[in-house]
Amino acid sequence: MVHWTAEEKQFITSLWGKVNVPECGGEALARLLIVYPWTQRFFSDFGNLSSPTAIMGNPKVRAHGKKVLTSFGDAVKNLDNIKATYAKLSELHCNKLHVDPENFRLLGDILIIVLATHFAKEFTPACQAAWQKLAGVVAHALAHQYN
Ligand code: HEG
Repeated sequence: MVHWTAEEKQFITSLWGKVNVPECGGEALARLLIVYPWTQRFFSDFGNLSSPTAIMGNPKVRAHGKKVLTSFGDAVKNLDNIKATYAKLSELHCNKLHVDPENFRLLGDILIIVLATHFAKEFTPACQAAWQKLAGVVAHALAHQYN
């Protein structure tokens, strides 16, 4: 099981309490689709993804990004039980959607960039490290059905 220090938990929960989930979630998913265009294949029914501007302004991307980051919040609330928290989602992403687990890591890295941009002052190296660890644990848990 993953061990979290009290300091790591503090960095994660205190920043999370200030995150605007719809805004940051939408931004993170939009940036994933822009920076790694092959990820667009999973969202072929989302309408116009033809340019960065179109992706950034696409309401379906925003809505799905909100859904994804809301779900990320379940990890924040269940830090000591992340694998079980994502058991069903892992099943969905691996066995039904066939999302390459590398994409979970890419989204995690982008989320960290988004958070660092929105919370520049608080995003100290120790805070970054705690969030990097969380992103890794989430990616691992989501990929669990592949392992
Ligand atoms: Mg996934 C659906 C969470 C990464 C592609 N994703 C969902 C749903 C949640 C979720 C909560 C809705 C499940 C449901 O309807 O029951 N996704 C989630 C998390 C993360 C993640 C927490 C990583 C942190 N997803 C992810 C990535 C891709 C992807 C990287 C593809 C590049 N997700 C995906 C697709 C769907 C979901 C295609 C179905 C979308 C739909 O048709 O509504």
